[in-house]
Amino acid sequence: MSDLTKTTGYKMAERLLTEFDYGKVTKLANGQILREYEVVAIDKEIEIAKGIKFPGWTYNGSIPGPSFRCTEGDLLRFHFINKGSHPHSIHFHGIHPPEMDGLTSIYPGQNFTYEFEAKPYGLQIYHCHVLPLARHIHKGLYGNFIIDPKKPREPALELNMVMNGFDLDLDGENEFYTVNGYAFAFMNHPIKIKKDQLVRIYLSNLTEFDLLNSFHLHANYFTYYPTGRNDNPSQFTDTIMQCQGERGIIEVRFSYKGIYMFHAHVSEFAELGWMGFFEVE
Ligand SMILES: [Cu+2]
Repeated sequence: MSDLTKTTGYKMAERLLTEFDYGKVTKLANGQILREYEVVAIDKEIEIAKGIKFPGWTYNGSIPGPSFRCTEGDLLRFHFINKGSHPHSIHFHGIHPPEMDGLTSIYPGQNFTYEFEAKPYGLQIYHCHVLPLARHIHKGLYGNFIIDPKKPREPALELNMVMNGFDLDLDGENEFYTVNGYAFAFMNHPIKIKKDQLVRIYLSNLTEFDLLNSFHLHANYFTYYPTGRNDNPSQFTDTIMQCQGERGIIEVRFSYKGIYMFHAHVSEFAELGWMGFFEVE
């Protein structure tokens, strides 16, 4: 299990941890910010554990897809091109006109532009909504979609964590569980954090075939904001669970130096890849 080599799969998980796609930004005549994103559905083999390849359907070549980010009130245009082998779409969570909701299949070779205003602020997700739904999502077509509040959140080390699973033998059960697509990624390469630094985790659950996934932090407590809303009742705890499609923001500081484990509190998921470490310096 212990492996210090930085494989292609690990590098993808590490990049997704801190990378946000803010789109191409311009200002409209009325002063509104316009963000344009290019999203390409493409079939791609993804390394999900050392030497183990998953025949994925991806947005922009990674599982999960990019973490799209904007501010409440921005006008968003997602230029979607289907270069994959099956019909796909992008269904965004949030508030928008139903015709922009991603229920229409975009066939291979076709494209569509989803346009709507970003609202409400919080952590949203996006995923393909073509039937059979479980298969289209499970193949890898999902990601985080962050709408920042107009009043910016406090500066922090910001991390994306998308919890997911991989069913390699198509029996409707996952053989691997990960955050950001690579088993044990942050166990072999702990996430480096500074003592007392504010850490903000955008956590979502896109695991198929299991009703729940969870996040448990050792030796510390965090504040959890369901759906990333400061006006929702928050929790101060060390374990939260999310059903499929649920997401939220975790905020935490570490007051002792050292190694802290985090993992799914479903032990089976942890042992099949969903565990990692924070290294506080
Ligand atoms: Cu699809």
